[in-house]
Amino acid sequence: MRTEHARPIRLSDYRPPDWLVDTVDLDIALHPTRTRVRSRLRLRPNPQAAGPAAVVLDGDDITPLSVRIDGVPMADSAYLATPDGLTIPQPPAGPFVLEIETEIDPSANTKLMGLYRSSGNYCTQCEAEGFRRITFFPDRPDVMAVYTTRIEADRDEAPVLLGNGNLIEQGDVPGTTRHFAVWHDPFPKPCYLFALVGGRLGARTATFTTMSGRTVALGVYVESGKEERAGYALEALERSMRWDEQAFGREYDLDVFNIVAVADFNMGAMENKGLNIFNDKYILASPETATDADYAHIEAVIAHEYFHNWTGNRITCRDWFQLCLKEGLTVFRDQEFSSDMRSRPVKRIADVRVLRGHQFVEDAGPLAHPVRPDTYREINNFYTATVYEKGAEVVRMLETLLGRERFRAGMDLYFTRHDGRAATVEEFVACFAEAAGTDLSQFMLWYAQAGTPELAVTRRDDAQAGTLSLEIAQVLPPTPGQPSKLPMVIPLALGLVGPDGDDLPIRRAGHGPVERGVLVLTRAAETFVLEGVPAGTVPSLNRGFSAPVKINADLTSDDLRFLAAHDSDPFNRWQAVQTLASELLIENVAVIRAGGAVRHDGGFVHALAAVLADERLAPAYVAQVLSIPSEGDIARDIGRDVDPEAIYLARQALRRALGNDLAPTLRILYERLRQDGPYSPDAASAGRRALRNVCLDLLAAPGHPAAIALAAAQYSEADNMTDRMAALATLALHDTPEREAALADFFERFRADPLVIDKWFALQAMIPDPGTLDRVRGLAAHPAFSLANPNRVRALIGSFAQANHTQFNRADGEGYRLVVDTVLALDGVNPQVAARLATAFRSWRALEPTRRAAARAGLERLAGTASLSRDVADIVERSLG
Ligand code: 0A1
Ligand code: ZN
Repeated sequence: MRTEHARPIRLSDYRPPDWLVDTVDLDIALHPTRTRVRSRLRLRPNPQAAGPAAVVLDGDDITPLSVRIDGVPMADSAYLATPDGLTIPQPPAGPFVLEIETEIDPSANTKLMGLYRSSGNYCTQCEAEGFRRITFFPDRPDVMAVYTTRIEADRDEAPVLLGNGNLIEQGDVPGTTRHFAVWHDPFPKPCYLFALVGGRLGARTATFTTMSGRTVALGVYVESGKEERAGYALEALERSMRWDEQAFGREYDLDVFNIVAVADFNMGAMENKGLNIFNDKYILASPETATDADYAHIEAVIAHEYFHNWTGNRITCRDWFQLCLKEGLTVFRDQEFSSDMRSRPVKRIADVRVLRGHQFVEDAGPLAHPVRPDTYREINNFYTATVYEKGAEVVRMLETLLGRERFRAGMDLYFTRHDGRAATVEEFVACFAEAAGTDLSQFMLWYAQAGTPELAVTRRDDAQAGTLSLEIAQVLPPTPGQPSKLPMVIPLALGLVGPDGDDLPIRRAGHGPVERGVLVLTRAAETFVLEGVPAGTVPSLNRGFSAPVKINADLTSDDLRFLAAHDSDPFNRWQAVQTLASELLIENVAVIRAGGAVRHDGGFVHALAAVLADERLAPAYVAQVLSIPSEGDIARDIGRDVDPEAIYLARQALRRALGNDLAPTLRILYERLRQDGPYSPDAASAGRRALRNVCLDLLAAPGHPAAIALAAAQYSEADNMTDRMAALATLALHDTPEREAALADFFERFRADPLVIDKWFALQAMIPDPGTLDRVRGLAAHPAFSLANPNRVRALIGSFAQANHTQFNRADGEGYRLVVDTVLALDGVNPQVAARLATAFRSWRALEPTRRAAARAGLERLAGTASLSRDVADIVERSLG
């Protein structure tokens, strides 16, 4: 492989395509190593383009066998084929038909982009630029065409043949062992939404009646024999389809909706029109093999891909810079769906944990980029937490600023105005500005400026006047390529918790009531004077996490404990406990580094005990309150000169203290929450298990043998994966014979099940012991491990790099060395997954000097490697830049 120093692609260079494609007819004859692809394109000059132009088609790792224009074979000299495309310098002046034949080898395709094989089945992945690995095409999302696909294969090898759209014909190829199917998709689409599947698959099926009474045939296809495990996914699909009708008025549009699960997949899933392709991980579930968290993820990902049918497919992106237009919006939609299916506050807390754990971290390091980047070298590296999760927050802020009804009116306008088109972020936001009759030009900065805004909030009480003034200053730190920033529009949902614990009305002096309790910040510094505020009132800031910002407020520990006990906003009640924990942990990290003894905070324990005792609170919510900030959270809050070992010790000390001080309550709850009846993945049952398992983990934190025995007993008696896995995770934190026995048992029980073995790999990679490095090295040589399967790599090496802070960041640099070695070994196999792994170094500058130097050396070893893929080179250069 050659090092590809591709030049950057810039948003400002966007030009409409010179040629449009009206229809694509594909004839694909599947063969393990010699798949023949015949493509027939109806091309016409784009009336919006500058004038006569060459036809330039993209290609990647393919060669043309024949090229014809209007049925006439072209001489080799009449076109130019290069490693990245095919150019026809002098095409006909008007519309014409271009036919190209190529041959590809799906078995050799280890990048898993284009057409490849997974467990012997054929499947495709075309987003972002995989279609060009199948045939030559203008591979850009603003070229939308109507596709008809004939798929042919050996009947034995691939009895099931699936494509986009509706099935219009099928049959045998006379005189052969082969058969075919023809699929037609009437909706114009970009080529990244093309898909086909061929293989031996079993299905769970159902029918869905849409809001206007049309019948849709649903199918979830999985490896034959695993159909039982596709039931939950199918139900989640039906719930998603109904919800999109009710919440957004969006009806499904084809006669068929198929989903296929494959074992080898670079990402989570893909929204191909009428034929979603999924990573097995987000389809297959049974009580014995999947945890409650797995079920929740399946429901969310099924919804996400389904919702793309409108936000992504019917309305797609003009170019890849607009990726958040489909991703941020669709994440927002799937979050709303899950909130409606489960508990809204618990879902919000979980989403904010993910946002802070990934996106805030990205924003604080060298890979920071705006929600809509303006330049990229490898688009695959921009499927990030910023585009997805922060992109969703930006949509949520629109709703918060405009209110539900005006937001919905904006969405409706977007759907009618842009249906069937490739749109931009400007066009999306314009729909809301128009529907709500408001100016959103300052709001656009959320798409353009990277970094997490920081709000400094100072309060001044005037007891005599009965006012509370909030002085709020916003700062957006510099990020790569953006040294200085402009103030943003920030919707700050506010509560005023009066001295008796009840909410007070929010009135601004001279302005009257604050609409929906949302202060709208627009300037670098401003003061809000609130009236009718008695002494002893505590402000509850950024309720529901109304804006993705960091808040530094002058709240005392007493104020935070007051909010932890009384805030009517469940998010901020949880937040108050987190802030208390975080302040204590940060203080103790400093104490530990200075060689002192950690401070025990009885007040904090008391605040938790009060939440535990509040029987009105849902168990799932209490479980979130009891889960103190992670090592990653603490590192992020500290921000510089980070010592992961000290963080670990401070956190352990707090966990032990909680386990000791709260033992009687935890023990009672553990018993009371015992499951009665058979396992069910519903949210309420899952919440009870979540709380029970947090209790177990805290009880075991001090390492008392009785608690370890309790975990060991739960491990062996469990009738479901949630409880078994939770017990195993608790045992994994204690270097005891029980741990090794349970790990060995787990492997033997589930050795035939790759998704479960991934849990086994991941759990061991996350053990915070010095012995883990050798353990991971050993597991990388285990027969069940393979660099060819992304799930395996993510489970073992990804978990080590992303979730084992002390061992990845070993002071001797050996953790970095292991990850760099893996990135290099993987790069020749699957550069996209290798690049993703390399992002584990994104926070290297925030480390203390010894580790910082070792991490830099690791990155430099990568940078100094000849023949790096463009994917990895891009991440490494930006990380060092
Ligand atoms: N659009 C998909 C994510 C996705 C992106 C790239 C891929 O290439 C391997 C695959 C999937 C989604 O948002 O679910
Ligand atoms: Zn998506």
